[in-house]
Amino acid sequence: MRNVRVAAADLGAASGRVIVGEAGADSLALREVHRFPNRPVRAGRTLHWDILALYQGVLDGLRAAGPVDGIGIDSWAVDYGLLDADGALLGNPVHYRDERTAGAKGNLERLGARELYATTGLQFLPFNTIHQLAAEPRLGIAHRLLLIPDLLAYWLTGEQGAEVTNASTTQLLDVKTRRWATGLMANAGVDPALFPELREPGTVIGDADGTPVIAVGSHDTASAVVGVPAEHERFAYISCGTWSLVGVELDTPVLTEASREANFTNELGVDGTVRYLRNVMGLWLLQECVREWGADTGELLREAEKRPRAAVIDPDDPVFLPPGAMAARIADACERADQPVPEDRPAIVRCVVDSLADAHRRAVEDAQALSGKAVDVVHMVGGGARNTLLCQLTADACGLPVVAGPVEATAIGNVLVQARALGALAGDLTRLRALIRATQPVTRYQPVPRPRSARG
Ligand code: LRH
Repeated sequence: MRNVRVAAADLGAASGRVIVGEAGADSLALREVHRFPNRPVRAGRTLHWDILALYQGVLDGLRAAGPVDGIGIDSWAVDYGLLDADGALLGNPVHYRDERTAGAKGNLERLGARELYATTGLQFLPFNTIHQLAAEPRLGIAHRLLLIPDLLAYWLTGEQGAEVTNASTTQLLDVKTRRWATGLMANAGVDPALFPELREPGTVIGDADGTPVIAVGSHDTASAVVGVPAEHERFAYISCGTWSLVGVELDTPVLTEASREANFTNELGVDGTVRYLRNVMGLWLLQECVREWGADTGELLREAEKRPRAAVIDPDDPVFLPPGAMAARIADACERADQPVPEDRPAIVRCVVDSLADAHRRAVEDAQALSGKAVDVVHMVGGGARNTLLCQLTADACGLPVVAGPVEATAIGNVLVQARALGALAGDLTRLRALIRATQPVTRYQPVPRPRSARG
């Protein structure tokens, strides 16, 4: 088996990048060759993704990467572009934080929350594709719906399809069969013909000027979970960036009423796995404060570390979903929860980090209780793995060791699925993870018990 050199295009809510990965049976090295901002644009009343700027960023990155053996694309979930009969894009994709889904709860009730969960296994999030489509004015004139990574792959190759890990976040997929839920689509008033054929990670989509474009776990969280350097099965993961996706890896979905009530989701993973997790609001709360203040995140966190634990809030309160005025919303939430209102910026940051650590603990505990899978370690991957305060407080809250890193787990998952498809390495997820462990540094945090009175 020879080593391969592949390009991983990874689009996040705040930035995109192209990373070149060189991988073989016992080697893995990554290098970022291009990074570009992802700046959502509000035009009229609607918050859009600037999809052409993102595509240009991918093209620039691929040019900077030079010759590669494969290209894989992943991005955030749920959002899509609509195409007309000629395959032309009908308007800019709308951002999942746009307010058009304000009526999502009503749509959920109309469709039947229990039935929806029994079929799709997805937690209620107002921006799930199914709820966005209920507020989609262009549905009647659309011929095709492509999720963001599938749209970019279409532009690169001319081939349309729907990669299954990301398709599972639409809430229009049957989680047990891994096929489109066409009956549900009919109930939701969505034409099944809109949706292209599904494809599993590891299949070749087509070629971009002679280079194979390979389906990876195109939902960024699916690739991140591949990139978790777990040693054995008893692990929980936190893919920590704009969101914290907290859960366990399973073979089959958990579709119980208790699971639905706990708002746990069964997203599909690479190699037939299920990502059983909860969306915790994540570092979005901090990112929005930093954007508002024009401050330095590192300095704020160093100051926050010197502060005692004081106020904690529920970071998953939907009031935090839209952008803007985050510090004021956090202060309000403290007041409503009868918590001391933070008096300065470091106190607000401390409140965010303590609240996230507690939410991580709740999700790790619930994931175990609801799935019956016990864990003895928590892996923290993604940008949040750099946040030493959050890692330590998460270890303390969970009472479990936290293994932090790699920061680039998503790109690693993307690269490894491509490398395996190209025949440069073989084996299941355990084998891929052993390669990550052998090549990527991690940091370990041991839990320091908190007095009972201080537990959230
Ligand atoms: C993280 C993520 C998450 C989704 C959200 C829309 O980037 O893909 O898994 O729930 O974005």
